[in-house]
Amino acid sequence: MDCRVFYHDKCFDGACSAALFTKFHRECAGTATGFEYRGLVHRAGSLFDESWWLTSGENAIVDFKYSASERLTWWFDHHQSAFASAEDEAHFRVGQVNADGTPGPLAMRQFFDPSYTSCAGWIAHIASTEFGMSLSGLRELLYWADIVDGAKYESAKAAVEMEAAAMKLTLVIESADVSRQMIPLLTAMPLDEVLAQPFVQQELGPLMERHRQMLALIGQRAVCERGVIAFDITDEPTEGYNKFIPYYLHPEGTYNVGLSRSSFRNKVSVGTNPWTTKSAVDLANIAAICERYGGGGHARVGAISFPVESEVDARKAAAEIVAELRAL
Ligand SMILES: [Mn+2]
Repeated sequence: MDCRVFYHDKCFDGACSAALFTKFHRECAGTATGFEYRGLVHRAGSLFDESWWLTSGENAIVDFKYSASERLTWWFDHHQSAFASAEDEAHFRVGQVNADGTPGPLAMRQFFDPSYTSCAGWIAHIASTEFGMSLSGLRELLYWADIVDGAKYESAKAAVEMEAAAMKLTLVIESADVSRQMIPLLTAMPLDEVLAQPFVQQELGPLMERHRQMLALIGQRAVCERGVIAFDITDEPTEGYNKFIPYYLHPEGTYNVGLSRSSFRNKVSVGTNPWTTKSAVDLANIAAICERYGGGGHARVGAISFPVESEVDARKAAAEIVAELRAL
């Protein structure tokens, strides 16, 4: 029987999580003959469709929100906003602990810890400590999943100029439809070799060129006032841009609020400068701000999606968030 793996699409950690989960499932569960991958993206409205689940076999979600469907077998996540509703969270807890305090029926199938920097790191932790899986050969992958998902780059220059293989892979994963093809390779070879694959190289050239254009466009639009960098590029639809560009251009900014538009949504991206000298206690909780507008994310980075036709609402939300952060 097959295992269908739903993972956070357009995300380096999402792809690494799907790869690690597959290795974990092969070595520690062994109940699947094949694996299928389905990328999920955050969007306005319902996230899951009942028809997506495999009706015979197993279903897994990694690095993405919980689903209260009875079809969900495995779940690993580390997002602060992992539950779309209080009902979903209650449903998860029922599977974790029985009324008498003993481990629930899904305690060894569904795992959640928002303190983990990457979901890949969380899967590796559970696989190695609870199931005895060896992490040998996975160090590079786990190191970069933490760097990329935790935005722990040494500098804005490293993040924007992208010398490391993992940085270029992140660019390709976030922009092109390659993760499904890349997932089986991520646990099988060094990242340099994944990058050298013709299907990856084919995407990389044009993306690097577009990256340079986005750098120029955001450079023209971004304004930094009272520690908040704000820009609106909705008139130049894009499927994404390097989120460190604002801090590369304005190192003095503490937060950035970007308004962009893609083929399927308007997006308000809210971030905290990873190289800020401010102490953590003085920083705003970005996930909490985004949740108020129906979005979510992590303490330092979050986003809100609006339907394509709701540009006015997206612009209003962005302006309010800019004002709120500038008033801090
Ligand atoms: Mn993640």
